[in-house]
Amino acid sequence: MRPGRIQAASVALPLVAGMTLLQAGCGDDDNPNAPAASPGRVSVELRHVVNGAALVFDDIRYTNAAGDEYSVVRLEYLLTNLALHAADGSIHGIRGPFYNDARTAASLQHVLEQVPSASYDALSFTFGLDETMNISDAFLAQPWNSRMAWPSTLGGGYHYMILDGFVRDPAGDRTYNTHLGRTQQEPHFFHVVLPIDTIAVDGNDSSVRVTMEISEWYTGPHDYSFPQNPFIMDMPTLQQALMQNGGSVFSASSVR
Ligand SMILES: [Cu+2]
Repeated sequence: MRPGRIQAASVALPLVAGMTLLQAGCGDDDNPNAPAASPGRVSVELRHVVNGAALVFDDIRYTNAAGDEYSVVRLEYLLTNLALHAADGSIHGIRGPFYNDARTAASLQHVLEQVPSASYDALSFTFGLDETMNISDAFLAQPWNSRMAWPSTLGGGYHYMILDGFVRDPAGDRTYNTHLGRTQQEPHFFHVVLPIDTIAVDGNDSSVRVTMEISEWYTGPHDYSFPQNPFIMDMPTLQQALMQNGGSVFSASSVR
């Protein structure tokens, strides 16, 4: 499992949905008895770890790179532009958004239907929403629309992530709110490309597990100390630090 590469937020994701040539009814194949390749299903499952161990909520049991002891009480986030990359260069992409709530297992599995037959060796996604999608109430019909809303006074659109918990403090445990999004005009989404062991899609079901290493939000390259003021939604410097740290948060593997 290698950490994801980070790419500039301005790089547009080429989405070439379903561009596989399936030779439907073309006849005159060299081998007319060869079965036609057929699409399959790929399930993308999210899981969350801290220092390699499955996330346990509501307990100040973790220590970040800056030495802060912390807990996690809430973790919700949006992924978009989920794409499978085939060795032949073709890409199967779905824009989403894909909402994830780490407390709700059912929200963490995204089944991609009708994935064109190919051998896929990488998965990519945008963490958060790109600017074409990050518009207030663009997803009004989604149950998370208001939960994830980013205040219009701060630039509108949606939170990319809400990661909340408590920090140990001799004066009394205090809250932190690692909320990532757009500060006014400045977006902080990023694109992640994750290599996977090749999955061969041909009428079958496959799964890919994507792991979020929560401790990586707080280091590499920036050791992040939870600020005294938990409210960071209007702080571009902290938003940029989290965006850059995000490049090493994710890894992926094929499930066999
Ligand atoms: Cu917020």
